[in-house]
Amino acid sequence: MDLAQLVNAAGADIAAVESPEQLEAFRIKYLGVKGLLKQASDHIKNVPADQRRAYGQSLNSAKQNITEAFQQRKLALDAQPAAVSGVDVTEPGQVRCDPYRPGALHIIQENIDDLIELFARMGFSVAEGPELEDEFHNFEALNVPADHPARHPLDNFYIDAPAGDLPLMLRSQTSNVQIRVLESQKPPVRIIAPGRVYRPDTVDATHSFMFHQLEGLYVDRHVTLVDLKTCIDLFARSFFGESVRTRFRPSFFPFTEPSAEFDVQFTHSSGSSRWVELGGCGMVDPNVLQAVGVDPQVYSGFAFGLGIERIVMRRHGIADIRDLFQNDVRFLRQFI
Ligand code: FA5
Repeated sequence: MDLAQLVNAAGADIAAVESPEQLEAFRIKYLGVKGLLKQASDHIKNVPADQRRAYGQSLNSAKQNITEAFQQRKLALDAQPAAVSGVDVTEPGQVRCDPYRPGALHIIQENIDDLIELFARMGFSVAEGPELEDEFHNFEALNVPADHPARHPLDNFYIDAPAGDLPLMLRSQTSNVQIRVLESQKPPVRIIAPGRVYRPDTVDATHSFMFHQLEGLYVDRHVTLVDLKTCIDLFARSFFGESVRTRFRPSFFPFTEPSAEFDVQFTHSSGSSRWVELGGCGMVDPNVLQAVGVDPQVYSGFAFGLGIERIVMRRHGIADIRDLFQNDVRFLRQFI
């Protein structure tokens, strides 16, 4: 057996070794119990006696040479970071995730901001009232008597209050802010109050148990129904576009007289049109002004309340109110 050739072949093989598996195959091939060096060692008995000494020396140096090459390669491989379950951790990094997405306001809040800006142009400032409210501000002062069906426990979220205190509830309308503002501020008053309200309504495509309303209140000398209609009309055209029309239908609310519901007419590109109810409104009932110490002989006012989800759904073509609250970012991202 040509030992020089064996050493050369081992040199070429070890240079090609790149993994622990290949190194083990090398070890078995050259250094294993049935490996090539063992075969070369067994061959010594066939070597003529006068050459055995030289052959033995060559064999020893071949063994040493191949063993050293094996050990060096092993050290080098051990020093490399291991590949974890098929992942080459030495590979340069790559950006594989979504590009950075900054946070954004919820579509309801975006529309509230639009409404605040729109009504600010008509001179309205923003007022707030509590969501946990007492019956006086949610009903009593708004001229809703104790036996009125709107106060039924099944139609409201009442909260246990300490004995002797006025019953507490999650407000069912933002009209409580009318009272809160008129208690602390003398006319002229011109405010809007966006906020959450709560009703145990059965949830469907257009009803939720929590939704948002936008209350409007304007109290001053000589405020008339014409001011109310102008305000609602201006709002509808600025919010939905110049082409929409509004209409008022007589209605009833205990805190306004006369009262109306207002609808907006949307015309589809096909030419068909549809009236959609957006909210309630009316002239502030003199009883309400009296309850907060404002003289109805001197002052008059109008108020309105609209459902924010309903107008957002109209504006953006959303068919189901529940989509607004499920927080599915794939839905919400459409409006960023
Ligand atoms: C009121 O709540 C009155 N406070 C409005 C008002 C204010 C009248 C000032 C006069 C003067 P109403 O119950 O109709 O009215 O509710 C007003 C709007 O809230 C409705 O037109 C509708 O758009 C919305 N709304 C009512 N119930 C729900 C619900 N369960 N889910 C979503 N929106 C609702």
